Amino acid sequence: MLTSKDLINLEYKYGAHNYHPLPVVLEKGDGVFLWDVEGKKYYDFLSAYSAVNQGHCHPKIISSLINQSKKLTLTSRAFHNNILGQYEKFITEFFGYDKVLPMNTGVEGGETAVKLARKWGYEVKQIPKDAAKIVFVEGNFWGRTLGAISSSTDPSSTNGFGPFMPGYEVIPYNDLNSLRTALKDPNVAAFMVEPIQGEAGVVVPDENYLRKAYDLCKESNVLFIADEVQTGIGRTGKMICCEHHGFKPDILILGKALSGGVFPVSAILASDEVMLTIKPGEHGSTFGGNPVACEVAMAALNVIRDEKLAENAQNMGIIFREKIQSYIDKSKIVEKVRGMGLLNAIVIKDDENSNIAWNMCLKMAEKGLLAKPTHGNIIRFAPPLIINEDQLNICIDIITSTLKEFE
Ligand code: IF1
Repeated sequence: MLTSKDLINLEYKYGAHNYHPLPVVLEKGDGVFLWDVEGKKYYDFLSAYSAVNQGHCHPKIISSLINQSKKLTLTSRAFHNNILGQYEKFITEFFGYDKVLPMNTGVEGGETAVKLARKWGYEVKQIPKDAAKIVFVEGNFWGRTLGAISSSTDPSSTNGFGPFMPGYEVIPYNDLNSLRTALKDPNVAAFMVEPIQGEAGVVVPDENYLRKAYDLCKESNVLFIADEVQTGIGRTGKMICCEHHGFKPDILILGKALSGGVFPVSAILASDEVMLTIKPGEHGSTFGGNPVACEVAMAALNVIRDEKLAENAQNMGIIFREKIQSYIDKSKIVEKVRGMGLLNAIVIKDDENSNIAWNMCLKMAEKGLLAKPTHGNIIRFAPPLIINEDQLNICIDIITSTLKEFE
């Protein structure tokens, strides 16, 4: 029987070294729990970066995967299939849009949104050819393609990968004046933003930022693109995070938990005016809209709705932040807790290069809770949205007892 150590060594010897995982080798997942190859049980407080909002291996999602996989997995879009149209009707009605363009990964969602915005810019807004601009914000993260990293301000995403995509402008996050200035340019087609910046460390903007940004975009005939790959599907306490702010983005990008973490599924939702600027043969992908993805996504969305997981995220999130805050009030090393719903993080008072957060995560893993730092001194806490209050309190005890050891 291969041990964790054996398996880590295999990855090191035969796999690219493009990650630095915690030294935990997982073999089984069920709901909020994960087990490693030695049989140790953990609470999952990362949820595969918010891809398993419904909990690991949710039976309804797994059975949709199995049942469809036995019938038909892939036709390509060279032909129709009997599931795609039903899915498109389901998801456009679920989120209130005219049309959906089905893709696979979150970054393909972002790339598709950028292409749609440019196309709309030329065909509807009449921006001169090849002059369309997309505005992004500092600290954004929407994936690893050249199109995505071209908007990144994080050297670990950009170093050594230039040259970059033209037609991008990057402004400060949570800064309406810089957006006002950027939108003065008549060639701006869209503004793309995460309602909460996940990878940057669960950075929550001012209460009025997103709604005001949306209004500024509407005043300037600019599309508002919400990257809800991480914040969507119930994670922040609403079905999509923009719902907290009372508006519907012009282009909505979903991924990750759209499949409950069992299959790569992403979706780009928009109006006919935007979506129909892309004509047959101008965009797509081999697996986009495959029948397995469609069945899994419908099951995954039904689970969120039927089990009221957004509401649970809202309620559990309030408990989590209140209890962590009461710890912080007495702490010398924890600066703050921030987040919405069950997308939260703590910021450790710490200089960037010490690895106190990493060591805290190693200690929490020993105590049966898995979390991972981002940007050195920030620890994200994002359990599956099915977590109940008893489980949450057990996990809060693990977190605070670990923090105490580092005070
Ligand atoms: C990795 C980070 C999180 C995303 C948002 C689009 C995408 C992501 C808001 C692209 C993906 C993933 C990528 C994954 C780890 C994870 C991550 F740490 F890398 F940044 F969540 F914060 N928009 N985020 O968060 O979706 O193409 O990956 O399906 O690269 O290790 P994708």
